Amino acid sequence: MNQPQKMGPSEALVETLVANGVTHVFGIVGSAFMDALDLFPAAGIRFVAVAHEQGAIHMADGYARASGRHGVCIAQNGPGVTNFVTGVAAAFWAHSPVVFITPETGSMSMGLGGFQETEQLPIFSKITKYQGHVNNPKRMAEIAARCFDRAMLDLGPTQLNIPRDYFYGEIDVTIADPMRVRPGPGDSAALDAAAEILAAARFPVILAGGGVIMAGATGETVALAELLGAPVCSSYLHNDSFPASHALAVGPLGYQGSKAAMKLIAQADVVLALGTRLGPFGTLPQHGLDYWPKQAKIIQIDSDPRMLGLVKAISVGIQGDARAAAAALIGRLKGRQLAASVNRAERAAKIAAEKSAWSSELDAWTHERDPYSMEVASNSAYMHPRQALRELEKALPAHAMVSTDIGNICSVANSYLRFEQPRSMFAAMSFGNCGYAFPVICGAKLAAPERPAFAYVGDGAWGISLNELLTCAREKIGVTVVVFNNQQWGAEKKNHVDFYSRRYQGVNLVNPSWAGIARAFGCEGVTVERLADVGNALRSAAEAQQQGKTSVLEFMVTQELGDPFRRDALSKPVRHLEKYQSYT
Ligand SMILES: Cc1ncc(C[n+]2csc(CCOP(=O)(O)OP(=O)(O)O)c2C)c(N)n1
Ligand SMILES: [Mg+2]
Repeated sequence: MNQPQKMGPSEALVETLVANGVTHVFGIVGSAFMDALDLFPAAGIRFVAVAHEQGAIHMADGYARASGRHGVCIAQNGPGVTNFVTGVAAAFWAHSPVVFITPETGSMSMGLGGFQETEQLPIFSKITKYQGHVNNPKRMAEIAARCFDRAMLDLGPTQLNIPRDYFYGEIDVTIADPMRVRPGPGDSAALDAAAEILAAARFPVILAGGGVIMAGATGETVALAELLGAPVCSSYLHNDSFPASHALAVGPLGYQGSKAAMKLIAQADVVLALGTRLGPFGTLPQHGLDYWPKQAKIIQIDSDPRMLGLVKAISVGIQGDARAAAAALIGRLKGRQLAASVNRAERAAKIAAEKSAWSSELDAWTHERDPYSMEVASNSAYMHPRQALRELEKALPAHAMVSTDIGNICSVANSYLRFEQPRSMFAAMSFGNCGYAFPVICGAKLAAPERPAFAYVGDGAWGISLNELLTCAREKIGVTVVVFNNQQWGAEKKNHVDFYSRRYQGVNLVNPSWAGIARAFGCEGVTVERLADVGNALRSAAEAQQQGKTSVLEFMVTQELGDPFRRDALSKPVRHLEKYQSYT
């Protein structure tokens, strides 16, 4: 037990950061927290000064996702804090242990409508796992520590709200050691039941989710898959949940995912959903395949019991850590007679055949073939997005980290992203905000400077996020951004094409030279127009990262568009009023 010491609340806060291993805090300077900020250098904490607070919280998210440690950010009360909102929601749905520190109006003027005042707790109440409010300066260390503990315990953002006058004073403080509670493997009766079901399975399929990544369960998942001879699908946007080169890896489910994964899971009699909440968007029909095996027995393992059976009907639910649970299942199944042993060779052949069919299909799928795409691409000298994505896939260095934004081309990329190690893919998850990928990869790079780091971003989303090039140049963060310049908010334009008779509104973009803009920011900027140049451009940009140089590779691509995002949620328009009759 640490001994109480006399210190100021700012010191108590900073010492709590130190106790939690914090070395980076993202933010924009503000008077509200200057007293604590002043101590950062002496505490070994680097303040990463960003261009916009949304960038700070996304960077903290990327930092957390790449490292498995806390991502931390701080902002000025009022406008600095409200700039966090979108990033907090994104981190919430990415399950990132982010602690965002929100100094608030001083306690003696709250409610008087002074400068930069807004109630800062209600705004975040639905997108946080915990909100700690320092209601007395003496509780600074206690409440700060709880924010750090809860962010890890519940894997999501926590808010530390501090009236700005509470940074000052003299208090007796005990700095708490971090409390890390690992969920165990889960209820042993449920694990027994799951083992029985798996032992009797003739076509078991594993669906490996984000929980496998967060729990460090890759090794156990591989061992379990090999024991059962089960193909392993990755859950939507978690292509790094299983090593792609493994014979049993069949790729991601969901939007623009792998047909091999879909066709194989469709045949499952048992699905082991390991570390996944089975989010509704991630298992929607795709490529015309309604693949979810409705008759199969589903075993779901998630560290959050509220996720069990929430979206899909399940046979067994286990509240547990993916790694410990997988190990417990291996213990129960090893040496047992398994129904899956009988047809192992036959299933292995099926898996290999589906994978090779999907790979050949992707090779041949060089461009989109719908009438709109054929039309816009026919007169274009630019690259087909799919071919550009294939070239990028080939050129990505080993151990690369890739973040992807929300957009048509970034989504199509889901078919072309393969990883060997976890904590490699940082897609904008269920919150789906354009502008996520670039700041996130900056944070990831600071967490793992030795790993090459790439962001895939559409030109529309680039307009939202490019201001963080300032941060890259100022803070010498070396990442590579591939901007897909198709001169349109393509994903939304696709809806105009499919549902609104091509009545375009707000979807066509007039762009400056993104490469030129990057150079003006003090970064590298390269325009890439030919497939033959993709590999070299990527390799030079990856090299420049080692000198802390960020490069923007502006990919000139055709306007063709892949399948729409929200086929599930749009309908053909029906108009009732006379004046709108032609709007169908
Ligand atoms: C912050 C935010 N605003 C709007 C949207 C709606 N939206 C989804 S995809 C998309 C278009 C993305 O365009 P771009 O980044 O150019 O990529 P492309 O689809 O052209 O590949 C938009 C506007 C969103 N997801 N997030
Ligand atoms: Mg675009």
